[in-house]
Amino acid sequence: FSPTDVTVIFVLGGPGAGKGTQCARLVSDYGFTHLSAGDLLRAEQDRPGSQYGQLIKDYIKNGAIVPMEVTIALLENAMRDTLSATKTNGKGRFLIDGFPRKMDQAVKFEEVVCPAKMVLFYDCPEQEMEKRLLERGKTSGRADDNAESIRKRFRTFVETSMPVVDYFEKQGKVVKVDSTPGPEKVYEETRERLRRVFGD
Ligand code: UP5
Ligand code: MG
Repeated sequence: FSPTDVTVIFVLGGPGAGKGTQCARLVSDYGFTHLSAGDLLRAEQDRPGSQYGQLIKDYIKNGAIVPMEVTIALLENAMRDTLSATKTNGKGRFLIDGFPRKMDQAVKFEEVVCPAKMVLFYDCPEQEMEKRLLERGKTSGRADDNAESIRKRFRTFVETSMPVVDYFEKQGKVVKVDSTPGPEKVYEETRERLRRVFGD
């Protein structure tokens, strides 16, 4: 993928920080294509005949990071599909949500796919994220929206994923938004910050 054709924004933040919620809004206002690594993994897990189904299931339940080859291949395929399907002359703007969340993924993706233009980081206290996830768990059917998996997800986030945010921070690519307030307020702040990068 050539960076002249493809713009990538990584959307990071802890479990339940509101990445998916904010991405959905950005899609309607900016025409981004939203690719959630977690959603792609869950779809692959459920795809009949997938050789990775059981592996993905085990990793997700334990809040662990699926080996990067699997996730990067899913993202690359989804990007390729988007670029060939839309009438955009092979150009596209992607919000990559929930990825990269481990250093090896960050380095590999930028090497083989494309460097990110910026990183949108949603910052939220654990207590608030836990409340949201437990509430969602009542109806989401997600195998990892339970107290035990949530605890493991938080641990992975702090130990494995925050170093990725720090890595991009050192490159001056991180735009940090406090996602503790309600979704409306968080979106306002997001737009304000993006305006400085993309104009209006
Ligand atoms: N909500 C959202 N915003 C709110 C707000 N401002 N105020 C109040 N409530 C708010 O939101 C979560 C819940 O909170 C919803 O009910 C929402 O209404 C409410 P959501 O927008 O879904 O938050 P998000 O940050 O997207 O939370 P999600 O649960 O998706 O985060 P995770 O990062 O944990 O999940 P993901 O799907 O990205 O990954 C799941 C697992 O997949 C990982 O744990 C890992 O095992 C695996 N994975 C990999 O292995 N590799 C990858 O690269 C990616 C994932
Ligand atoms: Mg999500």
